[in-house]
Amino acid sequence: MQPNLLILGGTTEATAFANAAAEAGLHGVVSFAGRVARPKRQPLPQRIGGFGGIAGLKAYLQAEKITHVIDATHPFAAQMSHNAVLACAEAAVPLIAFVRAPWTAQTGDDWTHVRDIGGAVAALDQPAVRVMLAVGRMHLHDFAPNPQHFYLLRLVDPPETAPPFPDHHVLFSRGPFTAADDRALMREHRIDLVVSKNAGGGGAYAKVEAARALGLPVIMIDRPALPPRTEAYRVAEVMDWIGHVGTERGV
Ligand code: 3Y8
Ligand code: NAP
Repeated sequence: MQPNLLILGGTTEATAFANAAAEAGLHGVVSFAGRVARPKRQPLPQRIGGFGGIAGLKAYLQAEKITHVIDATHPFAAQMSHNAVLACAEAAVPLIAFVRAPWTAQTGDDWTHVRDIGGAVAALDQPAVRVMLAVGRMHLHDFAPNPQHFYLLRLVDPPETAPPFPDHHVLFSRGPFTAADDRALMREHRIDLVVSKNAGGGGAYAKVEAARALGLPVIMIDRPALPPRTEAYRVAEVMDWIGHVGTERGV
């Protein structure tokens, strides 16, 4: 049976895999949550919006006769990844996560690891400094308890409500970013400290490289725990898996 893929997208890796799948003539769909106004164009058909929890995703898999699920979502999209593991098990549809390794501190890096967004907020409980807060729009309001700082905010779309900080500057810019641009940005805004999710991959790494070059400290937010699942780090691995799993199931 011809594979029919569901690619859970929203990352550079998802786009790369979708391009490879399209070139290989595979059928499938790329799925977005609908978090931003205009998600990047994909070389395969795309769908936008939640599935309706685990049950909704299971029903989607069955209705669309999905043969393989590739979870290429961001490492912080923990709810989606959790739902994918459970829905694929219930629907007996093979699942692989196309992941990227977390960043590790290099020589010259000055990182403070925190467990989650709350840990980053607690780490900002200090006298006023100038912070580059590049963790997106969804968690801005978590940082309200520390209005003493200046915040440089980088968002994809305008926030629904004004950021909860009297002193801030908003940039609208979607990555991938470059270290040179981020260095210039941090100098221009006289940034003292950077807050970053440990996203991994190349698209968000620019600010970490720029902080190292400028000798700035980084509050690095570690990833949420994810359930065990088959994982791949390269497009070719995912392609092999699709071939192998298909044969194994005699499809
Ligand atoms: C909607 C779909 C591609 C994918 C590109 C990657 C790289 C650029 C860097 C900074 C960090 C941040 C944010 C970021 C990056 C890539 C990748 C990545 C970080 C798009 C996209 C969607 C989203 C959702 C958005 C979140 C936000 C997070 C901005 C597309 C552009 C901060 C994560 O306004 C909102 O509600 C935005 C929400 C989830 C995190 C947050 O909490 O706000 N991504 N980002 C996906 C969907 O609807 O399903 O248009 O491409 C994708 C990309 N964002 O194909 O090139 O692969 O990581 N995305 C973080 O890492 O901290 C920016 O500014 O330095
Ligand atoms: P999340 O918290 O793990 O998911 C919350 C709910 O959003 C899910 O239960 C699901 O709704 C829906 N959803 C999430 N990803 C989806 C997808 N690809 N297709 C369809 N529905 C999806 O997810 P998130 O952190 O908000 O991330 C949302 C999207 O942004 C993902 O595509 C992710 O790859 C991308 N992204 C996120 C980050 C980040 O920092 N979180 C960074 C870059 C890109 P239902 O339960 O109704 O199915």
